[in-house]
Amino acid sequence: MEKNLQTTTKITWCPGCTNSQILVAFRQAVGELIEGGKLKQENLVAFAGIGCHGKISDYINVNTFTSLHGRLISAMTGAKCANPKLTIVGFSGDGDSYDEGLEHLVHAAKRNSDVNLFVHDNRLFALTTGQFDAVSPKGFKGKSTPFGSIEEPLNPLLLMISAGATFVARTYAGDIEGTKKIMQAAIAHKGFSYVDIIQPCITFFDSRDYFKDAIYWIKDPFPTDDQRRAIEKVTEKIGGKIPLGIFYNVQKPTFEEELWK
Ligand SMILES: Cc1ncc(C[n+]2csc(CCOP(=O)(O)OP(=O)(O)O)c2C)c(N)n1
Repeated sequence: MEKNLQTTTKITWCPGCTNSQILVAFRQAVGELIEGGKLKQENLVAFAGIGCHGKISDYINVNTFTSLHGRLISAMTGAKCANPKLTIVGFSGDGDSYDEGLEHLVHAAKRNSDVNLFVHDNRLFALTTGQFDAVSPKGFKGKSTPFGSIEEPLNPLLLMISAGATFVARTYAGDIEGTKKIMQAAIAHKGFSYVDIIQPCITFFDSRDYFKDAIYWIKDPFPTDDQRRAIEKVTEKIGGKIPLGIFYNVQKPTFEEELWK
């Protein structure tokens, strides 16, 4: 099945790019769901934004749609409104969703639209060769901030929980098995599923060594449906550690259910 989901398009990411790990995790995740009869390949539509991450839509053998920069979420929610039978997944970049597309992200979460968003979070604009963006750490030196960024980064998980997303998770591209499982749980969830995937850019901001030591998987009592508890966890600052897992998962009516009533 995983092979069926491959295409013949030449992969043009940098050799060793961590986007490839997300690609493998996704093929495995949906391959298993299709084999298990939980998903129909013809009902799956993958959307992509503009950036290195967006190339992923050329490498998966499902229906795909490539949007304008920052506009994939409006295309995703439009498709879901028109045909609620579809399973919609979107691959976005941190620039694509947290900068250019921020308003769409917030409103899709607020509406609890039944779509799945996977953000390849490398903490910069990669395709345009390494400019700072909304989630770059303070002090980040790049093409547009040669003396270091003077801004604090946004916490997108905190933003998503407060905006109304009903499934909020974070994973690490290098953990393919963990990412696969989170993707499957996101797809199974009815409502707006948001997953931040830490995806170090090996060319412009190689932070693999830092993340390897900093990440850890959260355990019980997560996921929680308690918004306060989820917020506490995603804002936790303990010894520089970065929690991974499903923080928040709650059932609420979706936008499309309400619309089609
Ligand atoms: C409206 C618009 N603004 C700016 C650009 C130029 N642009 C293309 S890709 C990109 C950055 C993409 O960064 P990100 O979304 O983080 O994706 P990555 O390349 O890191 O995967 C920018 C600014 C564009 N194509 N369209």
